[in-house]
Amino acid sequence: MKNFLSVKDVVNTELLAQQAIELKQNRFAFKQLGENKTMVLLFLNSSLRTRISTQKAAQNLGMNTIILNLNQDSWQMEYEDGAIMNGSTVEHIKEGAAVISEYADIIGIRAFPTLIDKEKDYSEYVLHKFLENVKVPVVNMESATVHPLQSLTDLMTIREHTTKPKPKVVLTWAPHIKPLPQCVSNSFAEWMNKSDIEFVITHPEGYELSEHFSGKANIIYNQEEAFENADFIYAKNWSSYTDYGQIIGNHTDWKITDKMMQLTNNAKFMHCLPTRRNIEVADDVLDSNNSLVIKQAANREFAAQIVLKNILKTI
Ligand code: SN0
Repeated sequence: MKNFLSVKDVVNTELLAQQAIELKQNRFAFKQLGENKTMVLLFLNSSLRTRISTQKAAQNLGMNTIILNLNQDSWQMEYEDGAIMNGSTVEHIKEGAAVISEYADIIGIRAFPTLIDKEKDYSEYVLHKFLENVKVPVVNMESATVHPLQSLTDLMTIREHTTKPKPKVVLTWAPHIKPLPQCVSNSFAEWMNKSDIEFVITHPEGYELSEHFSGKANIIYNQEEAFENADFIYAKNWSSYTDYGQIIGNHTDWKITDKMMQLTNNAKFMHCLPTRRNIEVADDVLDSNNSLVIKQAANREFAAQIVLKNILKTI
């Protein structure tokens, strides 16, 4: 593995998830692999799980880690070629990224979408600007359109908790108070489509994901119908892709409640976190024994570690 940018960098999703599960038994077995190597984690946006779990994963492999909150703690970065930098940006990505890559053996980047400029976001503008200017492997820690470390974790968690070889997994839109990226849902969809899963997506009309990501998924607009016989319910809010970055209509009744969970096959509940309690998901669902959200978050460490392990083997 050279870079880990999306599911396209993965040959076999199920195999990678299995290898991540195996790592849990012996997370310190490969301490030599990352000795004297440094991972630099760049955050253009907030993070709790990604920040800690990726750092921990690198340290489990013997690596040193350095975190930089770009824009906040360092100079404002300019991305445009040919920019006349007489405004608020101080350092161009050409120097910024090149310099960081002198200090790093692997770089992790988090760069959320603008949710304003659809074309720019879906071209992965910022991520590609980094890729053009670094010389070392890059790990995507949530970009404008995808969050592959989360999706690998999700597949791992499903495999650990399923009682069937091919479970029914339902990705359901849930309400929120502000427009959120489509990343987690896009990514989850493309990973589920590439794995041995009966995959259903349910959302109000107007929240269709890009077909590039939803692919062959079965889209059901009636949430109750979609929940029938589900083995896993994966809740996530996302803003509209078609009416880009907008919240359309009032769909507070899409909140995941225990009453909704009763329609399923005693489904396990999943969410990438953070979640707005009692807006997206009711307390009784998050606090129930069927909720996997904490186990799911714990698995982030091993998803990151298997990715870093595979990259380290190539450098
Ligand atoms: C991010 C998202 O992509 O939806 C990160 C999820 C892993 N979530 C948020 O930005 C939540 C912000 C909020 O105000 O609830």
